[in-house]
Amino acid sequence: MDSTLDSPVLHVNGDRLWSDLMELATIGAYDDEATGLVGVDRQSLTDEDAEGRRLVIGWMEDAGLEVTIDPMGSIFGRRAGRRDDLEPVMAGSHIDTVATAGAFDGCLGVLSGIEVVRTLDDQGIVTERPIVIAAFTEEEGVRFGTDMLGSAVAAGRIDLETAYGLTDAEGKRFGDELRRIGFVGSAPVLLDPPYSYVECHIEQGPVLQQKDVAIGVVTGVQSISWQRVTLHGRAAHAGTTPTELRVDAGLAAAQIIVKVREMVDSGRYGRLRGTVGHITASPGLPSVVPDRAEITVDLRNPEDHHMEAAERDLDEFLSALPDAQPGLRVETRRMARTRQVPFSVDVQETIAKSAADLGHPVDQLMSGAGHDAQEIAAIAPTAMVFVRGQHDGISHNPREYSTPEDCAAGASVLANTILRLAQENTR
Ligand code: HGY
Ligand code: MN
Ligand code: MN
Repeated sequence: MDSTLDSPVLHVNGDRLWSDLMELATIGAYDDEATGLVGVDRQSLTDEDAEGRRLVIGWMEDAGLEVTIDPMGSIFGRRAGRRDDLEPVMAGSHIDTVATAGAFDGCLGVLSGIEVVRTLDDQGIVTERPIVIAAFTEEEGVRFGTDMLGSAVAAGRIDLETAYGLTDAEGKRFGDELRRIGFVGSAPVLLDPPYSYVECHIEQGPVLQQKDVAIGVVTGVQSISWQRVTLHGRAAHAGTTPTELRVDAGLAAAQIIVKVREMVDSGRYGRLRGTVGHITASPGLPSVVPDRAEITVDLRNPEDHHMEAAERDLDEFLSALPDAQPGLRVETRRMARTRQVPFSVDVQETIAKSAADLGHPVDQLMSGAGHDAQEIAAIAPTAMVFVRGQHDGISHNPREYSTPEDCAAGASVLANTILRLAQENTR
């Protein structure tokens, strides 16, 4: 760890960064009825995503980066270092969004990385190590059902064939959609482990705003469990069918939703969070008992043993559901599962030093959301810079917002962190 930083403290051009953020947010923009705001829907491998990719690649090339793309469509922009033989310092995130997004989730990390490169160029700084800025494919997982997909393949946790075979709600295959938008790249499937990885990301929660600090040093990511539960019952007339003759899939779905919340409130599973974000019942008619219901169950927990206990107890509950409604069939499909991931203490210290150089107080916190950083942490020392969100840090919603000042602060912390890391262990 360098004790001093012999380069000047870097300050990015906040206006340039903000302008990029706002321009990228126009791609996939839509009028959100629920909030009355303009949201962003740029789900992975859609035409909007392809347009966003081309815009970001153009910015990378304008910044002098050598752009490569891997077989998952993840994009890498490389800036040469004086010692180009050394492993690079990598920074990045994702530009795919959920269907009801704001302008910052993921995009802040990729665009901050490009802004760091521009700032280094403005200052005429050549780092010892190369620098790579990454935009990983399908981080959100909302279209093809598995989050952090591109970074999980790059880090070797998920194989390419499995990823290519994932399908969206219309049955379209990931591999076919990637080919359709023309982003099947020829870079190696497995990422050469970088020297270190740093991701700048909006916090997406209320902590930094409550603590009144703009910058967070992220200690790790909590465990994530996603599953799709399909309940098969029997359609019947809502008026003529006595209760005891019903096999009501909708009732079973409701019982699961209540059970998830009861588990969270019970306190038996530590700081468990549970969300049933997707609920459908068919045929979806007022006078027909649902014969099929589908829900997704998203569980999060900072402690693996509590997560395992929660999954076990929920599985038991699902298995017992037909006891109350003979004839009910419960089908589950695992969508995503990651354990709690601790980040590198060294990289966290470097982030904290960079924030101190810039005069920013910081708070240390675990990430409630999943990130590409948790995948790259498997192959390289990794940590994250969080940027305060406004409105209680709401995210995955058009109300998501961070100020130009806080975004610039996060990007400047990223810049000085990259600069420190790029000078490390180069003798
Ligand atoms: O769901 C998450 O935690 C992340 O936004 N993919
Ligand atoms: Mn994200
Ligand atoms: Mn997200």
